[in-house]
Amino acid sequence: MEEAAGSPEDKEFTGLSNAIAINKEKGDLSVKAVKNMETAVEKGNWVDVVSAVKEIKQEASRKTVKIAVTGNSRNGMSSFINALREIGHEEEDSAPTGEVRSTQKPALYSSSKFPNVDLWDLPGTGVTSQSMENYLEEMDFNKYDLIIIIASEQFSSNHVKLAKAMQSMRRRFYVVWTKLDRDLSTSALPEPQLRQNIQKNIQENLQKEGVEEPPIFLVSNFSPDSLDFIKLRITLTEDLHSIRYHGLFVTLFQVCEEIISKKVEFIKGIIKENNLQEGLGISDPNNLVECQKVFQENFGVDDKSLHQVALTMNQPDTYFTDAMESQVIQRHQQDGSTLSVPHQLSVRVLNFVLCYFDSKHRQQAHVLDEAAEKTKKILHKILKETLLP
Ligand SMILES: Nc1nc2c(ncn2[C@@H]2O[C@H](COP(=O)(O)OP(=O)(O)O)[C@@H](O)[C@H]2O)c(=O)[nH]1
Ligand SMILES: [Mg+2]
Repeated sequence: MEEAAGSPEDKEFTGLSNAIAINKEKGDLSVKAVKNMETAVEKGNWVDVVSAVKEIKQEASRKTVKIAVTGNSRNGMSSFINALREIGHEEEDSAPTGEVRSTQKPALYSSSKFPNVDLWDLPGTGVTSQSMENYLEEMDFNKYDLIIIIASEQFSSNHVKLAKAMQSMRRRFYVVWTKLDRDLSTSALPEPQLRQNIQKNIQENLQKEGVEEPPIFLVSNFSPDSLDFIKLRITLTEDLHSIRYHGLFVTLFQVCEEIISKKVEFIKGIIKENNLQEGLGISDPNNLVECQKVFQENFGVDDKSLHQVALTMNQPDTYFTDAMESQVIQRHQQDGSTLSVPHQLSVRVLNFVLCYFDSKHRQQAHVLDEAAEKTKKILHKILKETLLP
């Protein structure tokens, strides 16, 4: 069952600094699924982490991605929306197009080709706003995940300003040059040459203003099956995936990483108190191999647990076993040094004893850090495989 926004669980959830970001950004993520994931990471139960992340992914897939289509009016923005939706200009529910019927206020369209995507047909620059600054403010581009800048006939200073604004707002954007059919019919140049010239002109105009090159597509809105339209659809599909899951991947990784780090600090406290026997049930804390084994079990990254996760993820047994060997243990074994407790302690050897404990604790802490590093690598692999396969 999903919690409604503002439920008591919601309030509890906002206590976690990173999780707030998830809740605010991904407003439709259920608190329960994120909490399940956090609990599973705390317990070192990766099988449950995988299933919680799958649930979170399911929810993210239903999140609406907002795309804005902008440009100078008459550039072919509304026609482009119809072409992208693969519907004719005369069909019911198509975006109105024409020389005189310019779009006056943002209009929303959707397409079964792109589920859970809002396509916003914006008024062109200059239709309602006095200046470009006003236009940018009025359109509030920050609320969109992706912006498609439409141009035709000439790549104007307005187009460059739009692109520059998108870059400074860190918005993902494309440039789509429409009416290529008209260019081809009026130009004496062969198609490849003409395409190259148009592309170069756009690139140079953007470069002059320090705008990094976005994906550029040259299309005719009357040929929605052309090669560039196919490329555009592929790029769009990939970007929709990235918009939905990449930010989520980063946020979930941070949330889980913080839990792992807190756990490390907690165990380091136990090490300092010389309490590994009672605190973690390690029978011989001087035995680094046993420490490593218990730490790994505690984080759920021992071989047995990892085989089990690999199995639930339909991966081979060896999927996670590229994790590193303990360097501390190797060094310790090479040195032949021992951590056995000196039998007789005296004031004369106090310094030695202090050094001994300091060194022992440092080695145990190092083995712990290695287990935590391995855990983070495995976390990364699990999240990547589940969210960004
Ligand atoms: N030849 C040609 N005409 C187009 C193309 N796209 C749009 N048009 C025409 O350009 C005019 C303006 O198009 P519209 O989509 O309404 O532009 P908007 O104001 O940017 O939404 C209309 O008459 C369209 O039929 C295209 O790819 N090729
Ligand atoms: Mg229009």
